[in-house]
Amino acid sequence: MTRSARSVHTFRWRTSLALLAALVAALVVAARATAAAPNVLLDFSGPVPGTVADGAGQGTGFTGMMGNTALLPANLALGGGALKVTTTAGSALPPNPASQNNALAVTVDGTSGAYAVQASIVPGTPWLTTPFQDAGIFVGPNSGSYVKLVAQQGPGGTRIEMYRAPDPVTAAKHFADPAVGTATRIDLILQVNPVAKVVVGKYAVNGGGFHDVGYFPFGDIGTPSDTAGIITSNAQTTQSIVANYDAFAAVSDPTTDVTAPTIAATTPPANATQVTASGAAITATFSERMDPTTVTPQTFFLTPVGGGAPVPASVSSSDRITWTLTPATPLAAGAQYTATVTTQARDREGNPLATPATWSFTTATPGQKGAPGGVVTGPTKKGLKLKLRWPKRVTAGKLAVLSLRFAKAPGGSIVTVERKVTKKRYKALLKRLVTKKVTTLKVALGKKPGKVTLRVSYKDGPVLRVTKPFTITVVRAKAHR
Ligand SMILES: [Ca+2]
Ligand SMILES: [Ca+2]
Repeated sequence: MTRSARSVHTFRWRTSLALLAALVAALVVAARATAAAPNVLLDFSGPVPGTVADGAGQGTGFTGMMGNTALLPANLALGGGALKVTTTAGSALPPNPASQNNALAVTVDGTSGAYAVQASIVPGTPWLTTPFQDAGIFVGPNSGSYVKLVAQQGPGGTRIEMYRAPDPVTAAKHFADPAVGTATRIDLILQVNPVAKVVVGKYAVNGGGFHDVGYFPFGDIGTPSDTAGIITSNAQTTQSIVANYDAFAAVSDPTTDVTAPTIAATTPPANATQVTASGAAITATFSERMDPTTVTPQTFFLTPVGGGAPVPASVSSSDRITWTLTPATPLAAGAQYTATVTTQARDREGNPLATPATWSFTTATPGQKGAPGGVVTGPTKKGLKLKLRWPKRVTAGKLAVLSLRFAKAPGGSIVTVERKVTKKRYKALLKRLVTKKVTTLKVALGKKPGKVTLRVSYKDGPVLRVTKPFTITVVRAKAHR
């Protein structure tokens, strides 16, 4: 997670806490409503009449239980500004492994946009001593369909677990963290995105920065009566767990990313011709960083126009914005291909591409005059050494180079390459380019390592040709320090 995103969440949570006192009066009204807008804020500073009562008859602020669970008032205690939940031996044991006692819930209107379910836990005693005790938050209608984010004792130590009960299949993500076992405070957030039907998990320990846990697609959200709350579970153990919830919130969250990614640019561009068949790299540049598990040869692929299996290829990215499909073998010459990115490709917060993207191009035919090929990268002691191999049929005397452009490649760190190519130097380069079929250039580049792209446009007789960008990797060399 980026530093800026961390600070946003920290700031928002602190802001939420600051608002709690002022909103206590409002929450009484909100908690009583059956389909409240997502603005529930509980700080447990006092009883909330008319809500689920603790062992002393004090309203906790929660308005119900998760679906098919049982209420055990004796295990709830409001006091000291917190709600203490004790889950005793045997809960969630077979023959009813999905049952969760003391999963307290509120109902919120999930039709009005994204909202965040949050809790701040001050662990009690005993705390996370035995697998699989856990405490945290959830969203979802019942124990057959929910997503929870919990501090948990796993088989190998304490961890954060994000768990989805079926909808459509049971799945779990684990984030091992020893600090969870000794924390004095754990903050948990589930960002509920009813647009893409996705739930995103984040957590922080002892007021530190938030960590991304990941996301799950989840269908049972976005209804007029979504269910969210706290869950304190004690599966497969006879040891009790005690969790003190200092605050709970289910509030509208305009910071949740509900914007679907789009594809901003491709190479080759749609309907390109004369694409180099050998060593062709097909790229898709998205509007934002993508989840790397969702941009794969299954979701980004190349197929021959007219039918046929996808071309065997690998898919990779260094910045998670621009993704490159590299065919395992050269493409057929003079053939038309279609590149496709499916709606299984998702951004980092789980929003899928809104519609599938496709674009087609045609490779160069044999014997045609194509783009120059081959770039040998440097650097040498004196700079970068490029070797351009021109097409065989190009006659040096008829070749007119129109431009030679160095630019920063996406994700590259090299700077001001263009400034290094002076007008005088530029003219000299062009002269050399037009007089040799194989041209070696020495270009002084910046001192920083990184990537640059090189694109050459030139006239081959009357035909204007522009090469596709070559990516050149510049490594740090002694002479450059
Ligand atoms: Ca409190
Ligand atoms: Ca997005």
